[in-house]
Amino acid sequence: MTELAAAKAALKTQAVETPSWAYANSGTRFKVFAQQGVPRTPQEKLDDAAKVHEFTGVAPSVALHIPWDKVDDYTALAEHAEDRGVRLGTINSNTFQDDAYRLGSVCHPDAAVRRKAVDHLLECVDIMDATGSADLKLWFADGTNYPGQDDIRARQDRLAEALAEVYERLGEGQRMLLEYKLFEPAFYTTDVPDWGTAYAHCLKLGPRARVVVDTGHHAPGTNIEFIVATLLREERLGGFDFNSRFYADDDLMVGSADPFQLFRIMHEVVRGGGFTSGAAFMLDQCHNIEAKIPAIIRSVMNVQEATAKALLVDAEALAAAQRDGDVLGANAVLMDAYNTDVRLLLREVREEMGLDPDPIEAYRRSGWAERIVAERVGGEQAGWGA
Ligand code: PSV
Ligand code: MN
Ligand code: MN
Repeated sequence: MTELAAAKAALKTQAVETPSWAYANSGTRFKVFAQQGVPRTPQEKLDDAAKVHEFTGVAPSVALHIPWDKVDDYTALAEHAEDRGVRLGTINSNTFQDDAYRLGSVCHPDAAVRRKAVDHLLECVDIMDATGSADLKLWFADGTNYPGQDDIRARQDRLAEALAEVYERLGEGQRMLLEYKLFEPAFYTTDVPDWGTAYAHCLKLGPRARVVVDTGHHAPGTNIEFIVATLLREERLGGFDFNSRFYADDDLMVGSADPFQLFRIMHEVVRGGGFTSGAAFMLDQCHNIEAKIPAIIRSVMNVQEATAKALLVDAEALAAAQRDGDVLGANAVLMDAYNTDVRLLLREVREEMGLDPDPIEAYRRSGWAERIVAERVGGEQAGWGA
């Protein structure tokens, strides 16, 4: 197989998971600009996600957030997804929107609050059993605002205890993905602030505990691809929450602010085993001012473009230049791949998959946007958090 054919074959097997909450209304703490036609139910979020998959061919699963996507019958919800050609993916827990969690959830000083939080996480595993989801994604808003507010070490002990109980409950083939975030909503300490803390907990828990890299959760200037390379080497990269940032946890469209960073990350993914490394490719985004479905289609395409470029890196030439200490030559090999226009290649890939080569235009022509505006009247439109 030629290198181009191999790249095409790999691109056809890529899977990018989209988040249910990205289809809902969202905003900043200043204003939520409600959009017409936004889903009113988890089922309607799945209907929209199915459109993203229909036109891109590489977004076959949808992440749920509990309780935002709470339903009485998860088996029926999984069937609804299947009927539309997608499936339910990662289950995201929520231990940050209840009054009880003012001082944290699994790290809270009060054992009763910790119990409530752990019970929610266990409920999420029950839901995974019903939906057939393989991954439980945990992000904790836990932390402190003031020095001395709570004991840093005791909070780590409480976290370890909670994680261990949930890890024990996992069924065969299920994994725990632990997400870190530098700061916010707590500003002095965050209980899982970085990959090192997440990794240390995962190591103690066992091989099915892995770290999630949310690209928006780092200090400016952090070399995220180094973290990716390290976690892949240690076989502890659970996956990505892709999004893009200018300042902090902006949750903008992946690849929009810094496509070169996304390429460098995907280069390390390819280098570290690619799509067979066990890393899940998920989006964690919100679309506050732009139309949501086309923004998600665009995001999936951005991931594809970065992946295509990473797959085109001439690995042999790069290794040779590195061996020879050819600094400029090695850099040039990488930049050659990055500077390749892969849009034609991706059009061909889509045509070979029986898709329209231009997913955004195909979506526009489909009339789905007009249809949901006309049909989704009445009821409460879902929002980030509902
Ligand atoms: C909050 O920062 C956050 O964006 C985390 O990244 C989670 O993955 C997401 O919310 C959903 O809980
Ligand atoms: Mn995230
Ligand atoms: Mn985030």
